[in-house]
Formats: sequence, C-alpha cells, structure tokens
Amino acid sequence: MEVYLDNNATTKIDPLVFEEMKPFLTDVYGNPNSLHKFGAGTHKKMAEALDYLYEGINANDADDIVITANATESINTVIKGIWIDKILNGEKKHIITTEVEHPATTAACKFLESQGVAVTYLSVNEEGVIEAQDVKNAIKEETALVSVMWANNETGKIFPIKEIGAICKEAGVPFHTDGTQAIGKIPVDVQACNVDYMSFSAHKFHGPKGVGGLYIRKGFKLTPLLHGGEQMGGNRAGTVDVASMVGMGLAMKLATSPMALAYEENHVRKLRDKLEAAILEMPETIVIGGTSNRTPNTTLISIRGVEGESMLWDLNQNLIGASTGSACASEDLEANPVMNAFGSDSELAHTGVRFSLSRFNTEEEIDFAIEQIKKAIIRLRGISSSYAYAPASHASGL
Ligand code: C6P
Repeated sequence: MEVYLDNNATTKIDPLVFEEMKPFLTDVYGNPNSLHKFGAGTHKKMAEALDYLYEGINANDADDIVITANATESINTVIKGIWIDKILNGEKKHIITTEVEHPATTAACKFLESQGVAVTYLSVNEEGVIEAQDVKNAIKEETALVSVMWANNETGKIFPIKEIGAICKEAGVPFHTDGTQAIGKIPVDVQACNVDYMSFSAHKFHGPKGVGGLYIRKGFKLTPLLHGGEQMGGNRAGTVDVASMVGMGLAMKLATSPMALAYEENHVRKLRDKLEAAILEMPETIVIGGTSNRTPNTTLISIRGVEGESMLWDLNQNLIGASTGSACASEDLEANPVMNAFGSDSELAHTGVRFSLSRFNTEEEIDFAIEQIKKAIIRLRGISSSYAYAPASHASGL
C-alpha cells in the first residue's frame, strides 16, 4: 500500500477538477482575449471559476481576484508592490511579518531589507503562534504592510487573523495574509477578517499546480509584478491558463463547501488525531507547538534520537510520503527554521517530521502508516548513538 501524507506540500488533483479542465486542454483552446468564438467560448467557464473563487473566500464583488502562477507569485506581488508604491516613493519604510512565514514571504522581505527597508520579524509564543497584541505593538507611523500567514505549513497552527485584521484596519495599515494552508482546511472569510490582500495556490486544495490567486480588496490596487498586456485588468499581464483557472475555480468550490469543511473538521481531524496519538505512544515524542488551534490535517512531531531525514528515507522505503517541513526547503539539511523559531534546541530542530493528511486519506492507510512509523522509530533508534546516550529529558515538551 502507498500512503501519501504530505498534503501540505501538494495535493492530489480531485478527479472532478481534472474532468472540468480537460476540454480547455484539448478542444476549447482559443485565447480568451481573442474576439472570435474560439476565444469567447472560454468566457462562461472562466466567469464561473471566478465566481467560485469569490464565494470560497467570501470576497466582495467589488474586490479583485488576480489569477497568478502560484502563492509565491502572489506573495511577491504584494510585498514588492507595496515596496514600489509606498516605500520607494518615501511615503513609508517598514514592514511587519513573522519568523515562521513560508520562504516566499521571508525571502521577499530579506530582499527588501537588502534594499534598505526595515522589517520586523515577530516571533511565535510557546504555542507556535504570534500574538495579535505583538502586531499592534510593532506598528509604527512608517509601517507600509503587515504580512502574517493564516495557517502555518509546518505546524498547522492557525494565527489570529481576525484580531490582526481589526488592528491593521484601525491603524490604517494594509494587511496581507498568506492563506495557502488555510483554504479548504478551515473557513476563510476575507471580509470578516478585514484582509486587504490574500495569496493562495490551487494545488494545496486538490486543484492543479501552476495556478494561484491574489485577492485584492477594493481600493488596494498594487503596481503589478508583470507588465505587458491588459489581462486581469492590467494587474497581471500574460495569457491566462484557462484550464488551470477553471480547475482552480472548481477545486475552490469543492474544498470550501460547508460539507467539505465539515469533513475536514471531523473525518480528517479524526484520522490525524489517530495517527498522532499512536506516534505519541512511543516514548520521547512530542507535537511541536502542542495540539491546540491547528488545521485539522497537520501534525509536526519530534521523535528524539531520530533524524527527520532518516525517518523520511525509511518511510519512503515503505511507500509512505511525509516531510521534515517545507518541501521547497527539503534539499538543504539545515535545521528546521520553524522549530528554531520556537527556540527548540538544535537536536529537536533536526528531529521533526510533518504528516499532513487530506480528504483522500483512508483509515486503512492511517493504520498501515502507524504500523510502519512505529517500526521505523524502533529501527532508527536502535542505530542512533544520540538516542542511546543522551539523557531522556525530551518528553517534557517545549
Ligand atoms: N508550501 C510546503 O511543503 P507555491 O509553491 O507557490 O505553490 O506555494 C508556496 C507556499 C506559500 N505559503 C505557504 C504557507 C505554503 O505552505 C507554500 C507551499 C509547501 O510547505 C511547499 S514549499
């Protein structure tokens, strides 16, 4: 049996989504900007896809949703757009973000720092979240943007977006949230949370890869990253990938319906909890950041004496896919930056394994994974010099 438990890296495309995309990869191939029937023939489904995107995040009709290539592009568009529009012209000079953002945000902020922009990186508390009050305290007259993720990709921790949105609104500071790991896992309502910009990628909610979105509240227009044609109302030049856009629309509809979210909250959570409880039966294992306030599908577990990379290799031999954290950082063997941000000691920071489930996982798969993971822990601890000799202080948690 093969078991895929790396759904925060990417998800399997929903077969219904794939079916919906097919005509636009074959017969309905016109450029949507062409005036003839081949082009115009795409418009109905594109409009429907946009409707689904608006409904899925509760955007207002007057707001914009720009189709991009992925969350990384959306995030860069916001951070660099704010830099061009508010910082380079001398109006503002400061950005607030957190220490545990995805590299798309962190690297864009580091780039701005290299250009002389001041960036505040807020740290997380012992539960792995930033406190809204810390955002309030960090806001200054010259703050141009607050950028805080909705849910963390490694721990699944949910951040206090509603409170942060209210604080930013009151202070008059634009608020961007990276919603990539929240959509399809928990309810996301940009209006209720006073979000001004939100980034997302379709492949995190059973849509296709290579397409994402950027929500822009009415009145919060940005200088685009890509100049060229007038596609997306001039917000993002380049011919739209119609098949992907249509697929993302349906994926959003399917993932954010009340029934789908209830399924995440009940069924996916039950499977995640079962997997987690079984691993925690092994001595000296802990959930990084604790178990409160997380997306229902994610757990990041530290297993003392077992290098995360060795665990992944062992599990892979047994056809189980998991990760040590962000897939895009998995080729370097640096300690996990999210764990470092928790103040974890360096051994802990190397022993985390992330399991992330989806609505396509079954109980049978989880039972198989539990068996294999337990065997792997025993096997790897058996050959681990650090596990044999280090004091057993780890189980007390963080
Ligand atoms: N995180 C992970 O393994 P792209 O690659 O652009 O579709 O998504 C980037 C991205 C942005 N924000 C968050 C919170 C994310 O989790 C991701 C993707 C994957 O955690 C791959 S690095």
